[in-house]
Amino acid sequence: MKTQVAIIGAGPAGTLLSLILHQRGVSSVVIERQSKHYVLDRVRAGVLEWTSVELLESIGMGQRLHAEGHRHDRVKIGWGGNEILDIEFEKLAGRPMMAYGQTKIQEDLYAAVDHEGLDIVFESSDVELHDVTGDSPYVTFTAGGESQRIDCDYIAGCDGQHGVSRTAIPDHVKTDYERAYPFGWLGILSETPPLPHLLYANNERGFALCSERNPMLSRYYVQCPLDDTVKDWSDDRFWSELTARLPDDQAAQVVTGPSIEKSIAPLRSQVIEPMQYGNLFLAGDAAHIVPPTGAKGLNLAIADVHYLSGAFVARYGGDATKLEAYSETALRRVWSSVRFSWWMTVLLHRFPDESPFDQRMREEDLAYLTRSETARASVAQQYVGLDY
Ligand code: RFL
Ligand code: PHB
Repeated sequence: MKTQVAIIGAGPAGTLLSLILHQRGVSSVVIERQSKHYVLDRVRAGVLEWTSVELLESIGMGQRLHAEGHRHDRVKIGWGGNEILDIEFEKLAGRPMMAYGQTKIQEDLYAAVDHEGLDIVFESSDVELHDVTGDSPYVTFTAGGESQRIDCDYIAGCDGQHGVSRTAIPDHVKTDYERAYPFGWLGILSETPPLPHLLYANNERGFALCSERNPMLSRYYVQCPLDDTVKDWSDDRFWSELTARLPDDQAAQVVTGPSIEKSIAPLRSQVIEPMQYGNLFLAGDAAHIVPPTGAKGLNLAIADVHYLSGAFVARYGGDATKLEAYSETALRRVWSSVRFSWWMTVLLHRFPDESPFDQRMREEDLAYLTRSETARASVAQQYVGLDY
């Protein structure tokens, strides 16, 4: 096979990149390790920045998003027992955010890919990148029991945090910034009505988050030790722990029911610099990981694709300057979101080895946010996302 851009990974980043490139006259082939069913079954992000909503609208994916997504004009943060801090997005940042599950985005992307007749090779194994810094890059892999090869001009590494693309950048070329947090998130889905707003909570028992997928599907998380497994968490234990961590009047509104999904994810911040090596360009989780506390991971993947697709299109129009500047351009937004996610994580979790001093600092931050509209406006602006 021959194409202009070989894309590794058909998660949100790779699929979106392929679609935008196609719409703007650049050919690509996407190679995905898993089956379509497997990718669609992963329960992940739920919150879109308004910038992400606008990008999806601009490529014709706005209809279901607006019909089934929920605009939220605020988030709430419970702390200090029964205090509730209200961050008003519309009032303080001039735009809302959108609750719309990653699962639905992925469904919409695959529907658009099918409609346009684009190539995604699912269940591809042994993916290898070749001649990344030379004139004739290519990718080899096995699919349908046969060895395959794609010759291309460029390779887009969109294969997430466990992919092969980032390993193609030699250690002496890249810097790997990393912070692992000493806890994970236990998440559940339940077919019960969610709270009317997103609610984060800092409690002496640990962090909690109430979110939603639709009017009859709730998504909840609690901070848990890294060595816990889902077997340690019966539904009863989950609900009693969740409600114990929320302000009383919020806990009273939680409708419990059987969980239909339960999983644990560790929390980590990581940035690989640069996001380019020769003809290889990284985008999304392949280049950076953020803890989910700031709801930034998927939004950053979408932002990278915005910059990278624009750079490829310009390059095929005869101007390579944006492509040369891609890493630098994308990293500005990446570091801003990495900082915000780290700050939200430190603000809202309890660390196993922290001192009472650390908690007083956290409470002072929360008290300042309660007192100062300027401080809340800064959080609102970062949460709903800055313009590209
Ligand atoms: P993905 O989604 O991981 O997709 C990468 C794809 O590459 C494939 N792959 C390979 N393919 C071929 N060959 C190989 N060798 C391959 N290795 C891997 C994989 O199978 C996969 O299909 O990365 P992408 O596209 O960069 O998208 C990133 C987002 O998925 C991620 O950042 C978000 O889900 C993070 N996230 C959140 N982000 C938000 O913006 N808002 C949120 O509210 C939010 N909540 C969350 C989250 C992530 C969570 N977890 C489980 C980590 C909540 C949670 C709990
Ligand atoms: C979610 O709905 O899954 C979600 C919402 C907000 C976050 C993280 C995850 O910060």
